[in-house]
Amino acid sequence: MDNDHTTKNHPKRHPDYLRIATEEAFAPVEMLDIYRKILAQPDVDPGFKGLMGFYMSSPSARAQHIMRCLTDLGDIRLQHMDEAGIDHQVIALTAPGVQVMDTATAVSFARTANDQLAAAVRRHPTRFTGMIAVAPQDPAAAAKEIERGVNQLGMHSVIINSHTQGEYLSDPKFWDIFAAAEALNVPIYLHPNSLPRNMFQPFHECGLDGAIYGFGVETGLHALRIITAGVFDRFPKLQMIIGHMGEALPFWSYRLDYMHNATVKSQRYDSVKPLKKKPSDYLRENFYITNSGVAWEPAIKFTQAVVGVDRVLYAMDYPYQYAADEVVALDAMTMPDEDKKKFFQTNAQRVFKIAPR
Ligand code: 1DF
Ligand code: MN
Repeated sequence: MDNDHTTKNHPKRHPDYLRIATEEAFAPVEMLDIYRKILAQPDVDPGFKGLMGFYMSSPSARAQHIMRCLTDLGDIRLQHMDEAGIDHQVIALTAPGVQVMDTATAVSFARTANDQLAAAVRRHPTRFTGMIAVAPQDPAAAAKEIERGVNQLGMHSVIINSHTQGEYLSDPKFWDIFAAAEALNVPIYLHPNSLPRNMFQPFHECGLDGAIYGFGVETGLHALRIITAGVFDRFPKLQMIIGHMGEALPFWSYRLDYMHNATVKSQRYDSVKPLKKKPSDYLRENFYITNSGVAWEPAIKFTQAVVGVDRVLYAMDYPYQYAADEVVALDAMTMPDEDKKKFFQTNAQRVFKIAPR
């Protein structure tokens, strides 16, 4: 695993499509300094300690490799992209981004990170596209940063790493963020975070809290909370992006629709209110899904069948899952040429407003 990147498979640029990877991560060294201070505090969040505490201190080859790649927005990253046949990366501040910081630090560091990323995109405009990091801790400031990101930095998508210190965007106090994203016509990528305090223990005691399973459970829950809270009835044009094959929500669709309807009708919970549409309708109309972490043809085709070929996008999840072999496997999928080009290239160009070249 540690040496996935040393595979002898070095995919060449593909003649028929660009490969645009859409859930790729970076970390400014200044953010790691802030993380180090947080990690030194008493009663530090166990999920954060288990995730970034691990990567920032482990001598393992995987952790060392990931830290080196995360902090690079130049030659190392470009070389790895060339070696894996990736033409273009859509890059976001790595999880948990600023969401683990105190509010003032988070608001100010989101700006710093966005300025750094925008500068890297200016240096390599044909290779990099950036997402706007925001601090949900201050929804009004987050809305302003989305506006600055779009109008001054030329970025056209937002990254939010799931819950913010245990709070979910289904709470209307966060909805200024949705209003801004909808008004400026930019999608929000709802990326995983480590598990919040009150979910951590039963996952961690068996080693399943991370990307293997816990991330997907918690981020899927978050997306579902946003749907069932009526966010898309209030903001019908809002678009979100979820990775990891939709955090399994496409597979759950039938049961979600049936049981949501049954729950509304029985008036079992005050919190489960009628929606204008079925939960799966919002998945099809308000979400894009990337295959980050899931280089698996049956899951990709199933998701295309559920949400449509215009809504499923390629992602590698560099550097956490840097594997050139997966690019080879995805190239080889049995899929109509035009659908494969949508998957690798044109959906991403449209969703992230990447200029064709
Ligand atoms: C991991 C995976 C870490 C993903 C990530 O960010 C991340 C991991 C801190 O394997 O620990 O983005 N991922 O999206 O699968
Ligand atoms: Mn990721």
